[in-house]
Amino acid sequence: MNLEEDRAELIPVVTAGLRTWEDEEEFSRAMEELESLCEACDLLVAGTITQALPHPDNATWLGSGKALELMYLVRGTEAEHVVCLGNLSPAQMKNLQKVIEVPVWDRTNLILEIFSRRAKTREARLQVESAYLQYMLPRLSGMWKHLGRQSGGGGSRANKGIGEKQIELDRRQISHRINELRKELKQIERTRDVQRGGRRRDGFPHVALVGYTNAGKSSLMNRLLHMSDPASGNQENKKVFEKDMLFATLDTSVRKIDIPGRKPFLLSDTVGFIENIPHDLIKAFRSTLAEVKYADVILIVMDSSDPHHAMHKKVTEDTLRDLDVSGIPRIYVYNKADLRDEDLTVENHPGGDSYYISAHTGYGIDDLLDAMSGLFKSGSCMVEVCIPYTDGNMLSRIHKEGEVIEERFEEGGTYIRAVCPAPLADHLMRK
Ligand SMILES: Nc1nc2c(ncn2[C@@H]2O[C@H](COP(=O)(O)OP(=O)(O)OP(=O)(O)O)[C@@H](O)[C@H]2O)c(=O)[nH]1
Ligand SMILES: [Mg+2]
Repeated sequence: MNLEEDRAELIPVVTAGLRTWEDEEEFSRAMEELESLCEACDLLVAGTITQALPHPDNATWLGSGKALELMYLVRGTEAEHVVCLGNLSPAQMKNLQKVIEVPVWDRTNLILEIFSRRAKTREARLQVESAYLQYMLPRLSGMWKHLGRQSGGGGSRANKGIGEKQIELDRRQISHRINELRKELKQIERTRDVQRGGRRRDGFPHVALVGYTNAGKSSLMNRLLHMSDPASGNQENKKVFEKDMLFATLDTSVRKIDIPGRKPFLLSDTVGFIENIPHDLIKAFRSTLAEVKYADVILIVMDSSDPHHAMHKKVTEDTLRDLDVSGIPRIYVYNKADLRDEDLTVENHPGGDSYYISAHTGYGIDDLLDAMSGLFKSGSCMVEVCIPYTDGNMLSRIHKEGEVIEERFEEGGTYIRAVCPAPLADHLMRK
């Protein structure tokens, strides 16, 4: 690989960080992560500026003196953008842009840009577009303010300035597009539900890989595919993309893992999580993450060699809480054990067992598979059924033997989603 050539394609940027909180270590971690996000977006960090203030400056976010310093750094490094750690208001963005004379991106903007470059499937593309438009909506006024109010106030539509009219027009168009996208995504979700139903009827347990971005989820999937019986298909073709880069995976992939001597199961690889992920982005990816909601077992994968893995675990658990998957058994997987020198002592988790593994060397994988099989055998199997109102006995049996996650009264009967013991799950699935 020619590093010089590779670098030539990268766009130089300057990162700017505003520390308004006490914890300096946490701030450096967030700045380092911002640099990795830049790399994932083919941006080369040519300079960095930081400022400590009790509150962000209302006008220029960094304060006028620091903003000037930033302008000189931008000129000196020939940076094409400035990427800020934090979320700037439209006015702060506009004012800062005026001083430094290059576009300003905030962290959300950067993540959206990475997502839009990485999205491959139609669903992922639509999700990113929807998140981007939702990000744009409140920021429209910043874009049109230069047109100003060209006629007097009064509040009636006819009296509004060109800028305001344009904002309203854009806002309506964008809202319309967001609605269209929502409908289209719902349709895709329905198709996916049908596919999922088909997979459930195959009777394979379903395992979902979740975790902070770059933890090694895709690598673990590839390791398990590699261990799968070659007779069940060319496993090399089924490999998923793995890379030392944030947000390498954006689309959910489901693969059948069929390791000789073990019960076959389905495995989903999902989009990684990150701290302070924009709320609209999580919402946009909710349907992709639905794979997790229907899993029988969740593997929470962490990069145990990363000094911040405890924080990564917390972010993952918080995101899972939002997804409402508390009833599904989980296993904590401390990956990249090969990079650790010290003793590998397993931490205790109230929510599930934990294992050290290495997706690269295969260390600990057999133990992890045993633990997973244990959960399959104990039959913690998620089922979704509609029980006719006439079958009250079955409903009370599900309540007695299983753990009900969701219950809704529908026209044809009681829709119920529950974690059930294997015999009951089999019985329900045969119905
Ligand atoms: N040393 C070592 N590196 C690993 C191991 N597992 C994964 N990696 C590396 O970690 C990086 C990230 O791996 P991925 O599998 O792409 O991580 P991911 O969790 O899928 O990341 P996203 O898709 O971005 O969420 C890659 O460079 C892998 O080669 C491991 O067990 N040991
Ligand atoms: Mg991945």
